Amino acid sequence: MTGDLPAPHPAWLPDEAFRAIGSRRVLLRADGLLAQTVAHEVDRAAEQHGGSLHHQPARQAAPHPDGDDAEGDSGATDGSGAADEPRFDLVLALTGADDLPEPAVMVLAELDRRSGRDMLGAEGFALARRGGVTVVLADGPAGLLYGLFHVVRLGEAAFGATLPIEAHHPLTARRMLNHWDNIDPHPVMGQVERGYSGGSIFWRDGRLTPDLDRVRAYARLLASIGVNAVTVNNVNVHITEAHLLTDRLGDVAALAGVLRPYGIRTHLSIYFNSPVTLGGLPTADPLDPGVRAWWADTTRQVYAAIPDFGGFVVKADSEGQPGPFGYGRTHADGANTLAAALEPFGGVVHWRAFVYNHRQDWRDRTTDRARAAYDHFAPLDGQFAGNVILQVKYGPIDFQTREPVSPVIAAMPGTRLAVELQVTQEYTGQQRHVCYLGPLWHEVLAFEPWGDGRTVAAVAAGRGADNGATGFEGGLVAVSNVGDDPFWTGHPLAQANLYAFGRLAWNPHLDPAAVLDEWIDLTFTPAATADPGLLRQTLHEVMDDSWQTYESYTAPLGVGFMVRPGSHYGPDVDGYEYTPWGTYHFADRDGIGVDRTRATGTGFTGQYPQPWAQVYESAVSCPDELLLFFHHVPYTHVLHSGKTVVQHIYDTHFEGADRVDRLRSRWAGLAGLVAPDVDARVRERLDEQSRCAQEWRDQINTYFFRKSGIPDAAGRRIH
Ligand code: GCV
Repeated sequence: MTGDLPAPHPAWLPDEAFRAIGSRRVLLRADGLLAQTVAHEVDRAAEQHGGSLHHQPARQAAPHPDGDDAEGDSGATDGSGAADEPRFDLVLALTGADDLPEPAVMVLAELDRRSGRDMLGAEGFALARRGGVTVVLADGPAGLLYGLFHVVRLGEAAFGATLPIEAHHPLTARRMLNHWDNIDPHPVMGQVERGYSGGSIFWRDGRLTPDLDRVRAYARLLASIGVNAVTVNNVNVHITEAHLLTDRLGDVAALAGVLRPYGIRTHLSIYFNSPVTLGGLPTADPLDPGVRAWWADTTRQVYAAIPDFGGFVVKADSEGQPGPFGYGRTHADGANTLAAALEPFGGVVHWRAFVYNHRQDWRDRTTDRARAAYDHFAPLDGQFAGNVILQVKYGPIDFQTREPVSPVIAAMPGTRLAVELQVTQEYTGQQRHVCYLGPLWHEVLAFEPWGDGRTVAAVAAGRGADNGATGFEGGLVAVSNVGDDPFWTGHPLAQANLYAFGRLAWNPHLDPAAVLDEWIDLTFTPAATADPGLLRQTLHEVMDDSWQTYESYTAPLGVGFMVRPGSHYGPDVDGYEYTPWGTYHFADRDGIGVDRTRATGTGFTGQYPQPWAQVYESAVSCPDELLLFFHHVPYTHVLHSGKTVVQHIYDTHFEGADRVDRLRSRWAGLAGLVAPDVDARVRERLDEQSRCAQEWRDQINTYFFRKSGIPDAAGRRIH
């Protein structure tokens, strides 16, 4: 099927980004579906830039490209010095291939000497340049696919002087995107729940999209950043989408067929009560033998249609979705029933820990939403089957601009854990505001829950156990920000968030500023702009600190929310204060914040191990940026910065809104240096960001001035 919308923006894979590879002579020694994808990429690049591809099976003597040396010869040699030997600039080969050219043999030997080969795994690759030939070796074709895109990122640098041997492999085996896409647009949430980039790329007019080219282009983007799993429907599963599991399985199989050549496994969000709604059973009790048999049988049929199906994602007993509580069962009972159905086929259950009471009485100050996930799940540690992965949002509440890391991440050493991030900017400006989230995720992934060197990233990778043992491999998951928008992500600069998620999921140690540089180099190739230096500098100025800028003009000091209920966009300080959602700030005339201490509050600080249980318990040691998450303090409380809370609020809100205006002017200085469509879209979004930041500034400052009666020390205008 072909698409009927204009081709989308190439994002970080414009043809120009393939110039270095496309102008070289490439030997590929590998077979299978993913090898075909590599071949297709190289071919496409060669067509554009004048190079060539020699694709041979792994188990066959390498070819002599007779006559090829005459055209497109870059002067490279394989290092053997023999005139009749094959000559290539780039060799991409499986380590098991026979008759490899000499440079590849050298690299393989070097790799073996350093025992680097053991580290490659199914998705890793080794890269080196020997004898004027760049060599990428991998044990499996997925490694070659990722190696190819690594060479794309390096560009000409991959073909310069000798490259020391490097072994690359993902730190986290599961790198997944969840799409909150509905087939039928929801009357309130629309087609993509919390989506800010148009409609779904998978579903249109109640059916599978006819534009599978766009899905293919998306899969290609994801493969280039290492994402290897995708769910194609919302975790809030409505009746139409529930049928994807059974009579609409063909649609899922069609999508899986498009994603598969890019190394991406397809997963489905399922409806816990499916045995009743789809199967006609009287119950969905997970311990009922008929229910277990229904799941086993249904899952068998899924695998008959999609042999490499990844598994299920489940939101249960959460925000109206049914779950095991409805049958007096635990979440381990629920997850394990699904796990048993998937186990014979190697599938996994991503069971979400986002379970809390969304019908709370705001008058009740003992119930604390932040406590909920830990209270529900920590007691179940060790009870989940081996193919259950508990998917935990990075913070205890809900993807706020600033939250502490969820204590669940440190509480379940006997359970596989995946950490869930949100690329879609639900609470971070909805892709109308620039908010580069790389620094936020980097901070979360580098957080040490026990203060002893073990990080959140290590837990997700399965190396969180005391002894550093593996075996509880979980993963990193994020809610996608992509839709059928021509720029994919609404705000063109929000493409960087998708890029950064993949790169940090592959390697959480990467510096987010360096990741941004990669994205800039690929997206805005030097050939596409008259002043690459100014463009790069401006993009850094606009994006590097954009998360902190956003934080500075929105909810202060970690207190969260203060957004308009429902849409979650723009300010409404008391919008959630008297609702059942459990998201309160408790501001009165004297002070603000949530007392979550053990001494006088909800006791949430006690869910953390030391040192954090103590650090957060005391308002003296609690970091400023989280003060109001953990403590209720007077407006005159003095922060570590030396400012009072209320003065901090005034200062950050005035400065934040000013900063947005400065960024807007900086972007305007790029006139003519970026493509007109990108420029126009970014300008329009910056205008809105400026308007909205002023609204935040004025509402927040006015609110706290009126509550506290304390004037701004700098005498600025407050309404
Ligand atoms: C898919 C938040 C969002 C909901 C979302 C939910 C979740 O509450 O506002 O739209 O539902 O998180 O993560 O399940």
